[in-house]
Amino acid sequence: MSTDERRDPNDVIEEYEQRLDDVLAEVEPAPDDRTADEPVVSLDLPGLSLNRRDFMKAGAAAGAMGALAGCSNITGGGGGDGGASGSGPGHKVAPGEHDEYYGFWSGGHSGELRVVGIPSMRELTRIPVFNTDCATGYGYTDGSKELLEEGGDYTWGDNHHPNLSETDGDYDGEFLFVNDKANGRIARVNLTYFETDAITDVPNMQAIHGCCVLSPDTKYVLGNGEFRAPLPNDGRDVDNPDAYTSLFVAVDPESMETLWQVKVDGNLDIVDSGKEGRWAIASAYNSEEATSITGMTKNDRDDVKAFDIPAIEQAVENGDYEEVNGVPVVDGTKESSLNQGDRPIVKYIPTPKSPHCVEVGPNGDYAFIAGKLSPTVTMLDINALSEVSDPSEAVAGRPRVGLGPLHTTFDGNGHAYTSLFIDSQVAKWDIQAAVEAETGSEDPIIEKQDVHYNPGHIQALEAMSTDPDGEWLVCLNKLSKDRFLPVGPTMPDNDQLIHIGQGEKSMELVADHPAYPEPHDCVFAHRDKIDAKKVYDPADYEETYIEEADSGVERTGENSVHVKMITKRSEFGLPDFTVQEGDEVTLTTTNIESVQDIVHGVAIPQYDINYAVPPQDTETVTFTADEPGVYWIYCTFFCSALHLEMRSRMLVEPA
Ligand code: K7E
Ligand code: CUA
Repeated sequence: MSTDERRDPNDVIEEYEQRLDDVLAEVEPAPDDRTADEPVVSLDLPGLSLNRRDFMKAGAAAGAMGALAGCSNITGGGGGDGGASGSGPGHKVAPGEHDEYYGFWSGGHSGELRVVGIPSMRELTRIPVFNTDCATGYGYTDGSKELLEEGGDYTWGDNHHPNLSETDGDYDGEFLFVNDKANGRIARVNLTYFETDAITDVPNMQAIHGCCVLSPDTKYVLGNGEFRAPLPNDGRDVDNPDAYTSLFVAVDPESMETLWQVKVDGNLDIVDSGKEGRWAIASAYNSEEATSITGMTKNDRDDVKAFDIPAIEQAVENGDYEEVNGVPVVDGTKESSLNQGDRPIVKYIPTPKSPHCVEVGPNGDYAFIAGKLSPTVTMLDINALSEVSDPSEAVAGRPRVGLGPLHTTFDGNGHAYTSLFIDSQVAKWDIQAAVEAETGSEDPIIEKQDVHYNPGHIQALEAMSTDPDGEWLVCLNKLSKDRFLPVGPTMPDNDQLIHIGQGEKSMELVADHPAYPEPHDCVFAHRDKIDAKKVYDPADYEETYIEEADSGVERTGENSVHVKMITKRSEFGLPDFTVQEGDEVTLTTTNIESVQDIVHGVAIPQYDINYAVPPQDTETVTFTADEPGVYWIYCTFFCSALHLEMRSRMLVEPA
């Protein structure tokens, strides 16, 4: 395209909005797009004055969020000072003091997790999961390479939803599970070592978006397939989107094996579990089963799915499934015979409009489903679900919270907090008042707090447990725009710390925290619930521990050697070692230090090797010494006053 053909970007956006406006104008308020044999549900929304402009704004934001993003709501937040940290209640943690909570942040398409102290918002560490990491050698050492290869052999992932393992509905501090939206995977992070210890590449699924553990005791890790695809995806039906399907999956938290899947109509988005181990509630969009944005936003409602876990288990046990790529796939589509009796395995609940999040409140009474393209949050009465024959009767409330509701969190004092993507606000509202109010009422709203800008997830302390701690919440804003020093066209996200205290009108913005792309969600655990080890226990890993006396070179074959060496302050177990050109070198290193935080690094620059060996850990790398010469090995972690001198040499003799 030549320069003079290039169009003004504003014209492009305007044309796009106009197109969406036209599409949305066609949406009839009545349930017109159900087929005759589907239950017709009246979507009577008294008091819900939803005009076309709301729809248009929401629709445009769904596709072109940047264009509209929160420009109208940049008046200073209640109590915030407009930018700098620390104007509100003390969130600063004095030098040398510890935070009270761990925050675990998903890193989005960076593939990593980040650990942040709350309330200081200080970043404590990063945990590579689906990415490789040259600071630690994750993805470079033999063990971590194997983990990534067996976990699908991709070089990146897109983690959205971190979940802490639970016992009796409370965080037990053992594991964190996180999805990979990009490649349909679920990973497990060991929270005693803060390291990834398992990755499952789930068969039959192209994207796993929603992810949660089955409360109260982490019986399963549950995942939602967002992208519909042929099943199996082996070349059949490529041009027949009607035959595509979306899957819900259960993974065993111990073996990390895929146990079963359920196929459904429409596509799935976010999932959360009830607190009693029976229901998992999944939001959904694209009931149209379209493949373009215009088609996906046509319907007035989409079907939220309530998965009846014991009923699904029963179907699997009865052999009512088709096995696809080794996984039992149960049919949970509307037409399925398993959905016709008095105990359907999946209940379909029509909900306005392309609803995004599902979060189950702390006592397990309600699932809160944010409307995204509808300005409402739908409250689903989970206990009623098993009793009503028409699941739409289980809707207990539907307050109008504002434009672009995406996610909801809880303080344990009867309040819900919903992020409003389009309004760039957080709405605090009263849960009981919303049950009592009419559908579409704004009466339950207690206050709104401006955030900067366009929030996605929002999390309060321990909000996903049965006993939230309240006090603080973090709002994860997609855009920071003018909040930080400009760093070129791409600005950081902005995770904002909000004090929510105990009172009614109590929200106060106290800190901005820039974040590298792109956190989606986070979860917080009190520090007493996490028991991090200070050094490795060799019994916890498979590598053979190298004693100081074991350092040496052992020829294992005509063209292979095993080099063993320890590390300690401030030397490697071998000042030098010799191999032959063409040798396959297996280098095993144990850090014999027993003091926390004394880590040594092993870098062999020309051989593209660098990895960390934490105290009492053992790591191996394997490579071919194909270039003769002298190669300095140096320690990459500053470990002592003589760190610079901590060196060794690899001598590669010409063949
Ligand atoms: Cu809303 Cu992937 Cu949870 Cu992003 S998701 S915001
Ligand atoms: Cu060991 Cu620096």
